[in-house]
Amino acid sequence: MDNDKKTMQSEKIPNFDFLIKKYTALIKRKNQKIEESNGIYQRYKDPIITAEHIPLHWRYDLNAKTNPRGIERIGFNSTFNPGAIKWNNRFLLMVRIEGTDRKSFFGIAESPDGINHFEFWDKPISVPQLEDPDVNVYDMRLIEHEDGWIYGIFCTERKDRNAPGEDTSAASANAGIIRTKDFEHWERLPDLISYSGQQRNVVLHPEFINGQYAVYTRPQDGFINVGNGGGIGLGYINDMSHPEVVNEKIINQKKYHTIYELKNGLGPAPIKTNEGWLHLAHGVRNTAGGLRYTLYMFMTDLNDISKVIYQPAGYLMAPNYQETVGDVPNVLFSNGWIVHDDKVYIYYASSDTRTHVAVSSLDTLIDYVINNPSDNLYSFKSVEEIMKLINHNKGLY
Ligand code: M1P
Repeated sequence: MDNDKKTMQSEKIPNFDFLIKKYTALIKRKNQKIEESNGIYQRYKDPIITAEHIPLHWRYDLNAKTNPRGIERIGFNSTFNPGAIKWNNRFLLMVRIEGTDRKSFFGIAESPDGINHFEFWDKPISVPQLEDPDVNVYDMRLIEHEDGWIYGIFCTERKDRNAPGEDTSAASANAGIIRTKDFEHWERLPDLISYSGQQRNVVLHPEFINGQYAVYTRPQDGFINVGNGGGIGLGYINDMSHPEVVNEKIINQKKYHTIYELKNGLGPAPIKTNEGWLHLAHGVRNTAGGLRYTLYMFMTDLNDISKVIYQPAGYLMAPNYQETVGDVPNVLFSNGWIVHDDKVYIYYASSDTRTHVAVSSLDTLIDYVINNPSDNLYSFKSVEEIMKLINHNKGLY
């Protein structure tokens, strides 16, 4: 026994003790609420998942014989844009993990309470491939559909085969679809079939609508520019084994001089409430310093999911100072949230680099969406809204 222990110890890579101590401290760390809140949500001090959360056995050859210098063999760059689900009483995030080779893939991180101690499962997800393999995959939405499957809808990116040969960066995006019942076995379905150019930010509605699957889309002409693709679309699929979207129409437009002037896209699947379906989305505007991504909300009608009934003005969340820094600065993006005990855990990523959580409640988000003023599209109308509030408050303090 002692001999075994000795052999094991002598076979450790040189930096092992330091690495394991650092990793363990990170996983054990308890997050702190940030004092300040706007009454809508509560941010937390530390990101909940970073590249440092990648398990050591994904990064290092831990055998001193084959790695005597303790070299990191596989490098990781970022952990962001997770899909989220409460499954068997467990908080699971399907994280977009990007390696130093720029390839993204998925790994599940689990936490006992949705805020602290997120730790990756033993292995990343091996996404089954189609005849035409994915070159890159990212931003998976997890949807527990009433058909009994849990769907993972993600962006699959391939080289744009219509681009001239010398163009090595032109890409084409579409939605890939996998489904599972146990998070171990994944079935790959054909990629989305749609007729409006490229697709990203595709999300499945959790319930059947008139016996059909309803799917939120974001049609766009190019890989980065949406062109004529005017906003968040809604279409229908009859059979998920032939996922052809029919009757796709835009339900939430991009608009001049708003935070979604350039483009927008749905985040996670909507949450059903007594008042309507709560939606979280991202809006993008251009600035002299590049694109700015912020998060906004809207609500759709319970009886007609194509009808937006409330949409507060502007953004719900924008990057704070620390969050503006990263690989793609000035970006907040969210494609996962979890409802638990009336609380809503909003998982969002900052600047395409790391993942955070903000906590709200269903009642608060409903109040925010219904009662905060909508965007009246003109400065003088914004002033009128402020005047209304000032007059309402007269004599109250
Ligand atoms: O870099 C910001 C985001 O850009 C894309 O989102 P969209 O298609 O809405 O522009 C995605 O690549 C997303 O992953 C990324 O966070």
